Amino acid sequence: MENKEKILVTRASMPPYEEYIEAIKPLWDSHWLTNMGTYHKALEKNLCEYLDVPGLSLMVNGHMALEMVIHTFGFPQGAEVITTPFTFISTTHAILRNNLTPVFCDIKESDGTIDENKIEALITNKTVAILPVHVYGHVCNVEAIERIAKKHKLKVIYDAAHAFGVRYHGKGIGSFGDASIFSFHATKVFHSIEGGAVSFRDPQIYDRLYCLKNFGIRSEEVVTDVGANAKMNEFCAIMGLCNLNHIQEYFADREKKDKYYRKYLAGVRGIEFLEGNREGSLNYAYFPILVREEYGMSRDELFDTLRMQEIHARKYFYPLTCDQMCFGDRYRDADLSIARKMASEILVLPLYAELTTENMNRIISVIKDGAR
Ligand code: T4K
Repeated sequence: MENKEKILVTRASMPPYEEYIEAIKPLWDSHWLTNMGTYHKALEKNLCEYLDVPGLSLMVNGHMALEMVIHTFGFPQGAEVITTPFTFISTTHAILRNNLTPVFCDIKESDGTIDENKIEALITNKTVAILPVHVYGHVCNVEAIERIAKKHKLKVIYDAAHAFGVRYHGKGIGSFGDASIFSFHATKVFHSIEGGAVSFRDPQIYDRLYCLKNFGIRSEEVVTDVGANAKMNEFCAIMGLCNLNHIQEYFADREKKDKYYRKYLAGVRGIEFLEGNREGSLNYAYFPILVREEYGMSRDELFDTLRMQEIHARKYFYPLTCDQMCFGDRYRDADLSIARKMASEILVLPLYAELTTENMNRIISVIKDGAR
């Protein structure tokens, strides 16, 4: 059999080698490698400006960003947080690891984000927050969510792990709600190897997060919080600074691939695109498709067929987080018909800046061949 090049769902973008090597040289003089160093401060400032948010705190990864920011609100143990199950497991884990109870809300067929019309029915006297996800960078209905939150005096924390650089009505996506988190993992449009951030409205959150991400230490002899170690180190911060220099090229490359897929997959019976919604700008973080019944095979069969050709598409997000083994049957009775359907039809195709036209043609031709 012919040896085919493996195509993975994504491939980390790298700044030019010399640029990174040059940028890390000063660390050999300073020996200051972590604990909120010079580059940590610089990246925090640059990202706050780039993302156009009122305040920003860097974190070791997106998951800890979410755990930490939930912690800052001091919700009572067992309180309920309305969230989506159509996400990466991190979202649900962050709620549970704060000793809170996730209450799963269904999503919208149009874009995969939480269905704002189904939130209010889930509110009880224990509800303290709404935690929606801008899944694939698709903007949630932030206005409706804000109205509901105001009416019921709830906090809104967005998981914007996928939404780096997305703007909505002229504002950075991280400026909506009380806080948002971003992931800068190697697989993301913008990365710092591992990394993440919290953006927030209330400036006091900066100070609380600063303390929490450093074990809750206030001063050399005083610990005021049960914190964690969630600090970003200087090598990661420098990678972030370098990647930020190239972010427009990364977006432009991805946009081209996105358009190419749309052009050549348009009209394939049973293959539909999951569109980013409304007036939000796109960051081309993922290329999700829906494999409908009219297609020649099921989503799982198409997934396997692609794998046989060394094309590693991914089922982001199947199973729903609430159906994961670690939760047993705890959330089985939640009314999540749209989310369950989407989880069974979703397939995320490979997308990254360096994906070649030749490899895209390989992917497109396998998908076309499978159509009825
Ligand atoms: N909230 C949401 C909605 C999220 O999607 C995520 C993370 C988080 C919160 C938490 O953020 P972080 O704590 O991760 O910052 C990947 C990523 O690890 C994860 O960050 C991401 N979401 C999730 C959707 O995807 P896996 O288990 O699929 O990763 P993995 O190792 O299979 O990698 C996928 C592909 O990426 C590989 O096939 C090749 C490529 N890759 C991977 C690595 C690790 C590279 O090119 N370079 C690399 O270094 O979770």
